[in-house]
Amino acid sequence: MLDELEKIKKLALEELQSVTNSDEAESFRIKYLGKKGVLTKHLKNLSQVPPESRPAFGRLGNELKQSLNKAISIYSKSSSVKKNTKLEDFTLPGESLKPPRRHPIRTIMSQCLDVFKSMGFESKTGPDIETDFYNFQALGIPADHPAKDMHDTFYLNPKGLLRTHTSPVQIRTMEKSSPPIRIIAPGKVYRRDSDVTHLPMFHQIEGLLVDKDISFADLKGVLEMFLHGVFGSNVKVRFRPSYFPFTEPSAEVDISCMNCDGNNKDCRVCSNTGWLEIAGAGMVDPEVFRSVNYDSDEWTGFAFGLGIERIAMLIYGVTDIRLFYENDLYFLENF
Ligand code: FA5
Repeated sequence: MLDELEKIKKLALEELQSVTNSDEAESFRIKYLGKKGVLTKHLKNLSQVPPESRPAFGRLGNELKQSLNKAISIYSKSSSVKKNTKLEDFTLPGESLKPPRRHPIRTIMSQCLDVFKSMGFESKTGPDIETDFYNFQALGIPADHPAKDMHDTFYLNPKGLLRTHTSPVQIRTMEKSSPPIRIIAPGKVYRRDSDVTHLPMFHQIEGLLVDKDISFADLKGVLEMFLHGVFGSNVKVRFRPSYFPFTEPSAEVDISCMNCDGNNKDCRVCSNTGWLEIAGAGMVDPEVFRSVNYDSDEWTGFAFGLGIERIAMLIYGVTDIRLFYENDLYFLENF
């Protein structure tokens, strides 16, 4: 009887090795531990075991029952093992944790800030939830102004909105300090926008410099120096005339597409133009100075707003800007 029990033990443990999912574990349980199971039936034969072997028979039988039940319960009850999933070998060492990484946008953001800091710009911040006054009116965009349409705004209530750009920080800074001013304001901005080059939440760096005798040449010089610092001296920069209600004259700043160098007719990054817009910029409109009580005869200045995800697209050769925020670890592990 005892020998027979040893054989059952050997067979059961061998069979347990090939159990790979909870269904198989249940069949195994019925076969060995069910009412008519091999082990259950065999243990009922205790009365036929010679008295001197009964303690050993009982002990071995119970131990086997317990260990089979334990193995089955791990397979079928553990919340981490789903029905029909492959069973793990719990005796193997655990997988080592991957070290944390910086998000690529954070890396590019801090590289950009370092370049501006080396040029003497001081960093300022402003709130993500803004009022209509700071986001629009103080920047020369009154209610019903057509320029508001360019900013597909997320309104929170009639008074509050998610800022559509970092330009409100210009006003908040000038209200609190007197010129000369040389600041950058990094932060998140929000727009109802989504395609390969547009996100509903993205980062900008606002720049504002106010001093005496500042000209458009200073603006060009600072932005070119910044872009060469970030992309290297081979990158081509171009300024296209544009319109912003708070700068005059205004420009949009493009850099040459590093994804295709202007040679790929199917390039998704630059839509075959060879250029990608990365910033809006211009000379601060005297009306803006008047609204913060700066003497526009004495002071002149320039401002710009850079799109950080667009810069990251070019640096990393990412052809769809939305990939940065899909939380796909296979994508993020590349950086
Ligand atoms: C502005 O937001 C102005 N506030 C910039 C400015 C500041 C002009 C100071 C003059 C003086 P614009 O809407 O063009 O401008 O956005 C600036 C940059 O943000 C764009 O050049 C682009 O690089 C980036 N950008 C704009 N919309 C998106 C979006 N939906 N997703 C990702 N990046 C965007």
